Amino acid sequence: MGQRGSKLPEARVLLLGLDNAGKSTLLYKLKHNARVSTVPTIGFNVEMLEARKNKKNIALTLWDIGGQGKMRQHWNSFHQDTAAIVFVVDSSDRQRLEEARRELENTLRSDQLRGRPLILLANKQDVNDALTGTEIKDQFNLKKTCSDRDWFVQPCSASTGVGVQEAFRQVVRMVKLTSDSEAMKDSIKETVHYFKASMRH
Ligand code: G3D
Ligand code: MG
Repeated sequence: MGQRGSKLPEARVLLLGLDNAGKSTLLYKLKHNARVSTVPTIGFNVEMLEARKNKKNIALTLWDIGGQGKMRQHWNSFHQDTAAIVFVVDSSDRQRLEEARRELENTLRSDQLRGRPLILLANKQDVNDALTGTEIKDQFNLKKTCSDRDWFVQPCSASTGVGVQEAFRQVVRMVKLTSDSEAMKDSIKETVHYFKASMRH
């Protein structure tokens, strides 16, 4: 774990969704605030972003693991220690909405992801006639499928950047810090130490 204080508490965020949903675009928009041309993700992209949560600095690692068929078998190994799930939907692609819904339901069935918060990004809001966040929420029946976890729907456009910062802030708000168990142990130790010291006086 390294020396205390030498490492920020880390929150692993999974960026999921069908291929072409806009995951890589979103990741690079967040990281570089820039538009880059993306290529279909083979393997994975990962970026680290610092943020503040509960008056502490934390490091968010965003994992964009390929949405394509052959990568899916590897998803499970990424699920451990996940602090939040970000599921990106192409709101302009009505034809694949049902496929996206099924994919999300499959993902949420994973044991390792039980109770982890979900932030659903209704992406590509800049496209004419895109479904709204509310429409996607209803079509995905999120109230029911997410009754056992925190969830939030954020409309956004990864290309224009609208809604992207809001999405990021929401993720920071909702992440569960798994490595906080270390900090927690430390704080328990400190409390016990303080208690013993004060007993001596
Ligand atoms: P993925 O990583 O989820 O597979 P990408 O998706 O980030 O590679 O994006 C797939 C395509 O959707 C890209 O188009 C990208 O520019 C586009 N895209 C991503 N987000 C948005 C958005 O918010 N609005 C619009 N209009 N397009 C978006 P190309 O044509 O470059 O392959
Ligand atoms: Mg990609």
